[in-house]
Amino acid sequence: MSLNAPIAAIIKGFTIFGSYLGSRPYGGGHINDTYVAAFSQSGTRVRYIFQRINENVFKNPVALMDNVRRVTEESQAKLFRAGVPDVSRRALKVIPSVDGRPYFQDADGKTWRCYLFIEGARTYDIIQSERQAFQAARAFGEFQALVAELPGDRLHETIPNFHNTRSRFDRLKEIAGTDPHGRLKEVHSEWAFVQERESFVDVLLDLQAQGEIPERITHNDTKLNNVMIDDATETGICVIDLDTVMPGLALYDFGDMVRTATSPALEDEKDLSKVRLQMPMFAALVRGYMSSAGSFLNQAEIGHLAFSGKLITLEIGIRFLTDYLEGDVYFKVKRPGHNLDRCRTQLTLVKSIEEQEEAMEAVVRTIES
Ligand code: ADP
Ligand code: GN1
Ligand code: MG
Repeated sequence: MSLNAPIAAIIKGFTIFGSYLGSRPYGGGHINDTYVAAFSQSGTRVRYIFQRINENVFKNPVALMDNVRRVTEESQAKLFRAGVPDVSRRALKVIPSVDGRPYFQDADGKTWRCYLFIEGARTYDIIQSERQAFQAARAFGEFQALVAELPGDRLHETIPNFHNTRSRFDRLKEIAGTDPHGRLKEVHSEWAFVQERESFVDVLLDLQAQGEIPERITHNDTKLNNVMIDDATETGICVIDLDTVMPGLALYDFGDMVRTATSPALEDEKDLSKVRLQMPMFAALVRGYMSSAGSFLNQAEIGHLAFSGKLITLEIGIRFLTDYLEGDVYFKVKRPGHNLDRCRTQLTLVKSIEEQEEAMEAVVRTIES
């Protein structure tokens, strides 16, 4: 590990009582800057995750960390009361700053947080097995159950309208209208594909407005790589990346699992022939999610599990296309056209879901009964 990574300057802000050994950038998230740092404590090497919160995306990091503190404390307390062993690997543990806050602001006013590093587990960018799909979905459902009765005020909306697919669609339409970087000419077929599907962007919003599906506390970013899978037991042990935990719909969470845990290809795969929904993975997700969330989901939610995968995949496709047209201002990119590549995988997956939607619905009915 390098001794010179940028976090060397901010570790003094946190209540870590050990000698700093080194740190390095970590993980492949699209939003925050993540580092792992090692310390020697009582003769043992202990690691921590440090993250600089992206304030272009999260306008109120203090409110965000208030959500994270409440949600992690609630999860820990519930797991502890249930007699679960090693709670520190089952829910993120926020390390307080030296002045007792769940974050630290550096000399430039940037907000940092620190978590205990969960050892002996990892995240996956591509689904490896049905067992993993089951475990990831079970863990996200368990997370929703753990925070369902969170006491106190409604959580802060860290990004308003985050999963409002209608406003995501309207924003794309607006940016396609102004075309600030002259890129629309490259994406006519993608934009046409999205427009042909405008009719379903309102489906969940309408069901919510009619009172058919309830607001719940949801994670809202249930990518496969936001759940840690234990190396030894291959169980989903800890849900991470809690920046968007806020009021939402359970189906947004299930939909993002379908988006990220059914295709055997990376989100930015250029060879679109590799992108497809694999039915056994979908079935494993439904089984896993129903095993932990089935007791509180209502019939309208269960009836839209298959649909939610199509909706959220389209929504994220819309967001990547919007960012491409806007000049790559939101998601981190590593190459020209990166957001367009990501958009294309999403739209290809939407097509694959559409081709199998009836079979997906049949799978849900079989598992439910
Ligand atoms: P982003 O919002 O940028 O996606 P994440 O919070 O998901 O950031 O973290 C990025 C990666 O860092 C994760 O995919 C995971 O591999 C790793 N990570 C995050 N928190 C921890 C933790 N507490 N212990 C171990 N690894 C972690
Ligand atoms: C971002 O932070 P990360 O990489 O887990 C994004 C999600 C997208 C995802 C697409 C706050 O998630 O909404 O679905 O990229 N997070 C935010 O991979 O916008
Ligand atoms: Mg992440």
